[in-house]
Amino acid sequence: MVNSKVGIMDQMFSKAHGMVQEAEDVKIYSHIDCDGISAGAILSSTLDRLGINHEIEFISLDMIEDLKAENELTIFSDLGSGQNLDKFSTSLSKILILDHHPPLRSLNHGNGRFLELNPHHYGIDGSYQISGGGMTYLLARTFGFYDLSWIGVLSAVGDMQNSLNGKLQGLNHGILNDGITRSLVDSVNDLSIYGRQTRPLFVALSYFGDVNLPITNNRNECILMLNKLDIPTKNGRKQRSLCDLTLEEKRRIFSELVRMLSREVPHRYVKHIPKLISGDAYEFLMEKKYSPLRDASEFSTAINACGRHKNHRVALEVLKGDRGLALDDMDSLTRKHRRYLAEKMDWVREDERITQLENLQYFDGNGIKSEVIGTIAGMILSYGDWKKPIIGFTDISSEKSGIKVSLRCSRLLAHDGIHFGNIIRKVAEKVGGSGGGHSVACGAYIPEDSRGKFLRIFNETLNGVI
Ligand SMILES: [Mn+2]
Repeated sequence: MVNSKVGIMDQMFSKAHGMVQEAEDVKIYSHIDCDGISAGAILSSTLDRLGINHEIEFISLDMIEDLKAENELTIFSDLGSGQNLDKFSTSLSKILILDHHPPLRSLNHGNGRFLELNPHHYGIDGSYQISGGGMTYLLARTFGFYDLSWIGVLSAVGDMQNSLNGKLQGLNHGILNDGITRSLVDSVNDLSIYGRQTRPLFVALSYFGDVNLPITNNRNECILMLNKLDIPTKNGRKQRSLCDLTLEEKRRIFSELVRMLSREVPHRYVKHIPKLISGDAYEFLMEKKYSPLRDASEFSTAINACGRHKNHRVALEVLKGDRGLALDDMDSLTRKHRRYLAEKMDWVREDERITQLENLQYFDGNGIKSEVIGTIAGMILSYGDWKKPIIGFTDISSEKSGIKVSLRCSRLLAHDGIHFGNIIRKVAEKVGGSGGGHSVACGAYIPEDSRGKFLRIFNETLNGVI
């Protein structure tokens, strides 16, 4: 059943293949996040290899209405399905959309000059089964470019497609296998603690935030825990990272975390605990150990650091293989990003800026860049009440009116069956905005003065749900 659907989608990829092969002049518009930049890198590498002239631009969703189709072929990646493209469908440019977001248009829209490829049209979920970068990789694969599969893995991780059960699944898993078969990627079952290659272990542990534990935001407690478990924190003079640990040491941490969590969470959550603390990590085998590029999750943070400070080109060049200047730039952007986050975290934590409502908690992030409000919300969750979602608000931008809303919550709430992406979409629509996303990480754009109403409706919607 599912296979036949994938088969039909494959036929559409053959059509897309033909469109690309015939083109001499291509414009790519891709989204500004890790998934979108990865999608752009896969397309750009593909066109380079085919010797096809192309330009690439990274845009936010609200910019689409101002674009003009001036090239023979225009490709939209990681966006386009959720936007009105009528202007393009009547232009002289051929249009190819490779997106995984819920589509506005039905399957047989348009004519032979307008091709939209979206997994939802084939009954395939676009939140956990395939990313925007994954869709572009499926196109690259029709040209035999299997070596780009690692970027497809990175895009899925960047898009948090493994966020629910800690594994890549569906079409993502197929892309992963392409990478594994070519010895580009390794899939390692590990503790799901961020910072496997670059963070000292006790620091990495202190960021455990799905449930507030004694070790959460407390490095001393982490060191005490490691001492108790007889796990050395140093290797000679160097701090050990998660990637330095033996399997046996990881098992000891796993058991200890299970024990700590079982004491903190309500009984109905206990069965979900293992999914919180173990999962598959993806390693890029061509990258050096201890490099932030070695681990897919850390690499995606570095890409996001570039994207969120409007340096998409830097990330694009690194993805396309530059390990010189572009990588240096990426490193400094990552440091800048980290400083920015730390500063804003301190600001939110001061003066009790988190307000508790019955079913949710929120903070006003006035002045926080809208590109990072979700990251800040995710980090601040560990200082609030993990049993409720946290919502952050900030201005969309200085030029544009309206409010950007981001929500993050403990994965335990998602395991309990709550899908905040669906809830935020409905609530946003009720106040005249739009929204959506994953169960544990989602967002919305709402009108300037609708914050109070949005909070009231959201809080009411969660009555009896939380
Ligand atoms: Mn995406």
